[in-house]
Amino acid sequence: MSTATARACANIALVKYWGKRDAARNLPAAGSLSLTLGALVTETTVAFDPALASDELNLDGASARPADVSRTSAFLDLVRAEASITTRARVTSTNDFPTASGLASSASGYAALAVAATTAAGITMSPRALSMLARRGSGSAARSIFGGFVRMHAGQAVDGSDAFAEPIVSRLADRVRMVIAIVGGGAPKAHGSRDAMDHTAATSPFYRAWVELVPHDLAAADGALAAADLATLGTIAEANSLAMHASAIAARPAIWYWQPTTLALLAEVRALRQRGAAAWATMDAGPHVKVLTSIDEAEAVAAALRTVPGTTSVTISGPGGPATVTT
Ligand code: 2P0
Repeated sequence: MSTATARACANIALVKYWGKRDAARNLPAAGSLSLTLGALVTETTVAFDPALASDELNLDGASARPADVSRTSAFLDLVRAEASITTRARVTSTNDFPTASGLASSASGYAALAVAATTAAGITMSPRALSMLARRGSGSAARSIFGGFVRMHAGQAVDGSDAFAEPIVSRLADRVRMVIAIVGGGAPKAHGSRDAMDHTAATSPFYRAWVELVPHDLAAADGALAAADLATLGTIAEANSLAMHASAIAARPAIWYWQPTTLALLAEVRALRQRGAAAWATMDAGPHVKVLTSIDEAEAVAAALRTVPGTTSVTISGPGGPATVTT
């Protein structure tokens, strides 16, 4: 039996991924930009065992649903093909934060799985190749292979080139914090991201405009990172998140993830800014609000968010490191 354990941090996109150009290879329609978060960690152990007749998945201490087992098994098939093995595996994965509620558990989950499974299968891959492998499990997982600020490159539709992630060095990494306000107790989300982004692409009159916007936001965000300009980065991040949600809300029928507390938190972030604070909101496929801020202001921002009725909990996270093998 061959076993390995890996840890990976979740990431929150500042310029979002929402739509694919190729479902079979899980290629995104556009690039994205994220911050890996040290406070949201998945630990995954993969044990290839010749005694197993099929793959097994234990998620947060319980046997996983058949759909999650199949998706994990399809991912392990990619690793088995690479390693020229057929052995089935026992996968045990735990998140130290709510699973599948819009807190990027599929990002940290597939990044940790990619690192643990390749290590257990005895194959060595470069970080870039690992990001392309993790992407096949979940698009956002490619970004969780790396720490700090991470850029996902879409690849070229014309030549079919592959999409991969790479880290971006910025002095801002030493100065930023993400304040995570959990809404609704971290309950599982109503619409899985994968189906929701496909539905948006198929039916939203604003989807095309969204895809055309992303390269402009990425270029502006790259400039802000190079200049270590938090205000510009935050302004782009909040606007980009709202544009992603606008495209999803305009889908028919609509996809919307917000709850009344989500809007109350957005109003609080705007009020904080009007009082001169560095605070910009971003939302994903769930009701939670994540606020980009500075290391100096994170405690005050967190205190303000805790006063918003309906907020379940508030956590401050600094940038996290890359996905790593632990044993
Ligand atoms: C992101 N999200 O950039 C965006 C923002 C959710 C909202 O990437 O189909 O679970 O597995 O590639 O990675 C969530 O989508 O989708 C996501 P698949 P994934 O973080």
